[in-house]
Amino acid sequence: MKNQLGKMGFHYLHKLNAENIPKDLIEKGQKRVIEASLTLIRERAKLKGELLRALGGVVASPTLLGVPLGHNSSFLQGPAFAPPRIREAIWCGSTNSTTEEGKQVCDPRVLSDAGDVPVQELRDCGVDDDGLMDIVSKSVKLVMEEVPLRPLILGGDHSISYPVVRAVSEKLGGQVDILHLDAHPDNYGAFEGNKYSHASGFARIMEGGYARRLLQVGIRSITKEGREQAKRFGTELYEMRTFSRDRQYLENLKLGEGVKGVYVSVDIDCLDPAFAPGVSHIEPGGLSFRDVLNILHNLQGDIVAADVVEFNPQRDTVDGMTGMVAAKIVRELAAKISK
Ligand SMILES: [Mn+2]
Repeated sequence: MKNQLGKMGFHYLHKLNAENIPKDLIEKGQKRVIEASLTLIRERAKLKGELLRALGGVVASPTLLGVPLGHNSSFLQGPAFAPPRIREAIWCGSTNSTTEEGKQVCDPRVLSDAGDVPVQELRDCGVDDDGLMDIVSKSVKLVMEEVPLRPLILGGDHSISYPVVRAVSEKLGGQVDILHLDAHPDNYGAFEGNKYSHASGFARIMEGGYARRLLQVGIRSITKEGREQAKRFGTELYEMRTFSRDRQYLENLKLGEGVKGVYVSVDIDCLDPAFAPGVSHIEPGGLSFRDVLNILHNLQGDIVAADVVEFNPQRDTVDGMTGMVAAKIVRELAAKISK
């Protein structure tokens, strides 16, 4: 029980509730904190949007939005600490700012930053998961409001993809195709009773009708329920055991035509742990870093938003290898999105 309360982040508020403090007093205060949180994201996105519009000629420009949320993980919660570590690695002096295909991430047209959704601060004020997910969606919409910005989300555990995709689809007014790289299908009805579990996000997305196609690539840990759910949702499963056969197709994907575009979701555990040990669920037999880049570089389609999730700095090597891996995926995705 003690552990459960800690997990919910309500220890402080539960104490206050026990003191018979009126509920509306707490709710009013939460509302103010939520407004303040959204205001900072709105204003930062607005400033970045204004600068890009002033430059002129920019059609699509990814901007980082961190969602440091880790408590919907079924195992470890370290992904809550990932966004600052990924940013640090993006700008690490050990490498230059040129992406493989020749764009510069130091060019604000290629990459800008709208900051983090203050997840831990909101939880400290007792905002529950319904509220948090709603705030994540609103934050994504605030970024999209500022054309030509496109959200490039830094997780966080994988539960955040649901409110992000929901926001993207609602804002664009239609479905997207989703390219989802992961060791796991994350499509459980509810995992351990949590509908917002990081193992259930794609069930929520498909139930919500936000995606036309869902391609899941890198899958190598899937239960009977996972297969049944994939069938129910019409998911296109590309499992590692047949990757050598599927490679040609996956490295030449064309997605998003006839819908609002493509959403890319990269769970760092899609990679073999030899390339990315800093994840909560180490699952051998995964993609190589080059496999992932080939799939992303060669993807034909208009990427409207993307996320990179499940990097767990608490399990990384001392030299931050997985942080660099996550950062390079972010950089290459940014280059891919920008135009
Ligand atoms: Mn995974």
